[in-house]
Amino acid sequence: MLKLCGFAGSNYHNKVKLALLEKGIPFEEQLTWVGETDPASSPLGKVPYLVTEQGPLSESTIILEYLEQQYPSHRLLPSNAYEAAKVRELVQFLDLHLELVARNLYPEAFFGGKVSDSAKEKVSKQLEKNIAGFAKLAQFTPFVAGDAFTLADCTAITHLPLVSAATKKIYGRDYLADLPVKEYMAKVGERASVQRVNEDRKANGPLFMEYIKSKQKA
Ligand SMILES: N[C@@H](CCC(=O)N[C@@H](CS)C(=O)NCC(=O)O)C(=O)O
Repeated sequence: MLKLCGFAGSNYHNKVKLALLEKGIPFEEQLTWVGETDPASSPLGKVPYLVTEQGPLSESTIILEYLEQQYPSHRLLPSNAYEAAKVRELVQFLDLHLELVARNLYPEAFFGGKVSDSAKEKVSKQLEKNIAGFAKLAQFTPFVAGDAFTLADCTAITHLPLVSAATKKIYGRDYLADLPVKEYMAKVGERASVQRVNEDRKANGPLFMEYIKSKQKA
């Protein structure tokens, strides 16, 4: 059986988990904290990674593509090449231009650290520009790439709330407020897959704190 290694508080882990749940692929999860990864499976020590019968695979988007090809029965990519590329465009946009930029704020927004004023200013400018770009691509009708749930939703569902929360905390304003993200999250929140991911994420919080404390003692 496929083994998804990572932890339920990780947005990239949940991006893959949503695809597995939506596609109805049997899998088990192996709780793996950053810093406890298998170097042969995840060369940069990141989560998630997937252990398949043929070997391990890292990088969430590549894992999604693998799942799509290996388990084609419940499609999360349109069969039309252009429409599929538009979904992939959103996945990459969300990862590279929204999440990875907002990630610079997480140390202060979520982990009690400090981000310099100059870094905050730089990130603010990048996010303003990139979110305006995202607004041109995203459909929200009701799904992010149109009328079907796709790989872009697996990505948006896990990243957008973090971008909102981080910008609210650091700048006092949700940079996604002009987009219908709240309505979107409410709509996708009706899905069993999203409910499972949210429940598991909440349950993972105390475990994460315990893990951090045990590391501080060691
Ligand atoms: N590009 C990677 C990003 C994964 C990622 O950054 N995961 C975070 C947890 S949410 C992580 O492992 N961070 C530790 C690190 O970057 O060293 C992917 O798509 O899988």
